[in-house]
Amino acid sequence: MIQIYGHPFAAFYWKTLIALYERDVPFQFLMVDGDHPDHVAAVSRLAPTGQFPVLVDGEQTVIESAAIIEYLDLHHGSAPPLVPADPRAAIEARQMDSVFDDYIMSPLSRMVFNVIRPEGKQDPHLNEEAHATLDKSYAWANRWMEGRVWAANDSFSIADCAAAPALFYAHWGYPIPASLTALREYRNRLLIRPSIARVVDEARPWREIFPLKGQNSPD
Ligand SMILES: N[C@@H](CCC(=O)N[C@@H](CS)C(=O)NCC(=O)O)C(=O)O
Repeated sequence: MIQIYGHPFAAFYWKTLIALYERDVPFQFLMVDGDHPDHVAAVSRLAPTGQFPVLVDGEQTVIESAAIIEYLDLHHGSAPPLVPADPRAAIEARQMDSVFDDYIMSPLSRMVFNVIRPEGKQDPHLNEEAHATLDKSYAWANRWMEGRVWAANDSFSIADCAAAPALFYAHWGYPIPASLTALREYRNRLLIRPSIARVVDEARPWREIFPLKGQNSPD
C-alpha cells in the first residue's frame, strides 16, 4: 500500500488527499508533526526543505503535490485522470493548478509565516503586499470562473484539487469580496464536493492552529 506523509491541516497535503479520495486509492497516512519525529526526519531526508506531501510507493518516492497527483493518475485508482489524458486539455489543467498554488495559496502562506515569526521579526510590508496580490488574483480568478463549473476544461481536475485548499484558506485569512460572485460560488461548489467536504471535515480538529483564524468564517 502507498504511504503519504502529510498533516490533515496542510494545504498541499489536501491537494493530494482530494486526489486520493477522488480516485478511491487506499493509503497509509504518516502524520508529520512533533509527536512523530521519525516522520519529520523522513520528510527532511526525502524532500529538499522537509516539505510535504511526500508519497512512498515501494521503492518509488514522489514529492510535490502536482507530481504526486500525476503519479496517482498513472498508477493508482480507476477514476478519470485528474490531469486530462489529452495534452491540449492538460495544459489548461496544469495552468490553473499553478495559478491557484502560486497566486492564491502562496501569498496566503506568506501571511501565515509572517504572523508566526518571533515577536518583533514580522515584516511590516508583507500583509499589504500579499493583500495586493490576492486582490489581483481574486479579480482575475473571478473573471476566469464566470460561466465555468470547474477551473479547467469543464471537468474536475488537478486545478480544482489546488483551488480547494487555496480558496478555503485564502478566504479565511483575507475574504473574497462579496462582489466576486463567480469565485465565491465556485468556492462553495468545491466545498460541497464529497472528496473535499471529507478533507475539510477531517481537518476540523486542527482549526485552532490556523494563525489567521478569527478574521472570517472558513465555510
Ligand atoms: N510545492 C510544494 C509545496 C509543499 C508545502 O509547502 N508544504 C507545506 C505543508 S502544506 C510544508 O511542508 N510546510 C512545512 C515546511 O515547508 O517546512 C507542493 O506542491 O507539494
